Amino acid sequence: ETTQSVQHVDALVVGAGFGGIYQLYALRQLGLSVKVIDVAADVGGTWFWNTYPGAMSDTESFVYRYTWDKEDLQNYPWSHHYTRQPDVLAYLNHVVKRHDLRKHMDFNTELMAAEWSSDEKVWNVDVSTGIRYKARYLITALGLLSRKNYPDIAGLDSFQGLMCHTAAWDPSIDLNNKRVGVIGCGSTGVQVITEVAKIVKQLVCFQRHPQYSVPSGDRPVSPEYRKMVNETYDEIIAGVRDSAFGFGFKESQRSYDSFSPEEREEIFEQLWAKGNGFRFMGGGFNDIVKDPEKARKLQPHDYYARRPLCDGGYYEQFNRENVSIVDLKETPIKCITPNGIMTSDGLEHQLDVIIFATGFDAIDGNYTRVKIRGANGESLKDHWKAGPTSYMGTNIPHFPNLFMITGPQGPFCNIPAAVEAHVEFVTETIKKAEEVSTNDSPAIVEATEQAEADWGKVCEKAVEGSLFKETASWIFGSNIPGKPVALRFYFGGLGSFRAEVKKVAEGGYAGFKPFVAGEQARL
Ligand code: NA7
Repeated sequence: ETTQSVQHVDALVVGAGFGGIYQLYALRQLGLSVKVIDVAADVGGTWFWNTYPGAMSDTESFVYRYTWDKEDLQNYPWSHHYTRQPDVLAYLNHVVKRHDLRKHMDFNTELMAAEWSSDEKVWNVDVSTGIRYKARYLITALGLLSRKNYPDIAGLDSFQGLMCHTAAWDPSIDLNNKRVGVIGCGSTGVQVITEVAKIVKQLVCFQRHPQYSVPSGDRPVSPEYRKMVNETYDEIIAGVRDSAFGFGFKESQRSYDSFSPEEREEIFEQLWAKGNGFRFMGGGFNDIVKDPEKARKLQPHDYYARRPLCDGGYYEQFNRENVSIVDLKETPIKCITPNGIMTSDGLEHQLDVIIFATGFDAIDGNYTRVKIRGANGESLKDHWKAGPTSYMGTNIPHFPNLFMITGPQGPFCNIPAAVEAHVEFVTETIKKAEEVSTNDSPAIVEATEQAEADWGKVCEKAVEGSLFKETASWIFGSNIPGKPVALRFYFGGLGSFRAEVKKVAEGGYAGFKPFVAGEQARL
């Protein structure tokens, strides 16, 4: 304890992905001293860890990037309409280098515990390298999808072959000519299956819920297209910020009933040809698998209300002789054996490698595993016992000067766009707080309990009538046994979210306690 090294910083940012990088840049612009820590060995967040074959962002390239560096936006190359993992990672490294941010970052450094000291008015943050940071502001940019879900399947440890989770991919695994099982057919499973089907000897896909997937429409970017995007970037960004999903297209305002069956067919055809899951959401066809038994198993039967998927030829892979599909509703996994996976029909699927594409303990999963303790001694885990809550996805009552980037009950949309909305609000708020701060009374930014409760109601109202809550997925937390099923997003759309946040920032910070006692009028 006594030998522990103590370092003072204005702000400590946890996470060096899309959120942490921008937050660092923005706080440096304010002139604050900032330290970014990340448990990973380098920058990238999600894109550092998810190096599995086929990993790609399914947001189109032109809007899967930062918008705050206009020059870079014009000049940074993207060869395809979608960006694959190595390219997203290269982009983030490029941004870090371009703005000389690496010197503020410490890697291989894990957040162990953070506790607010009401006396000192700082966060005491202990990290795995033995340093204790004293930070006036703590900003968590932990990512929505970072804590892995490794299902607890009987016999898991007995398997003699190789096992790997897609979010901790081991690049030394050679899948060529191997017998491979993939558990999970969500966004990740669809990508990995599509990519490896052609190189493996045999691929057995273990699927619990078939999901709807449409073509991504990926193709090389033509110079004319890039020119058009560059010339209209301002309008594109304005459109993203004003839309619901932030994916770079305007959500439809037309109703299904106002069109004839032929016209609907035509609309579906156009969407299909254009590609992208979010764009397509609203209908789907998947009559392209030739084997009727495989096609039956792949056919979704739930509402089209999970995260929409898209792919580069997923269903076509099932026309290969070496690719099969196991419907886990019909024949659940009984156990993992030394040789493979045994299903309830007594069949032992012989495998060399098992890939877990089983997703994440999403959103709050990364928060509740570390001890973050607020002003009243309560831990975040306790505060979120019934499900995670917040004010606008950034602030939590009793956790002063803690800001979350893409925290629970933030907007459900394209992540870089959500990150920018949060980082800009947090930066603006810290700027205001700094203005009223004095050495004797440093500013304290704390949401009220009322504001948190009211925001919860806003979120409830925004999801009313939506089918999202009728389907089980990570979005509501139902993919993890024992996790409280709760509303974890604001579904009102990015445009409305930005408007709400702007109202708060420009309207004297309703929903927050005065930053400095008696100083509310100055905000
Ligand atoms: P997802 O979307 O949570 O998908 C995980 C998949 O793994 C899904 O098909 C699950 O089936 C399946 N799963 C999970 N646990 C099991 C067990 N125990 N047995 C069989 N199958 C299981 O995660 P992804 O990584 O694909 O995508 C997450 C997000 O990353 C995505 O939304 C994008 O935003 C990027 P289920 O459907 O629950 O029956």
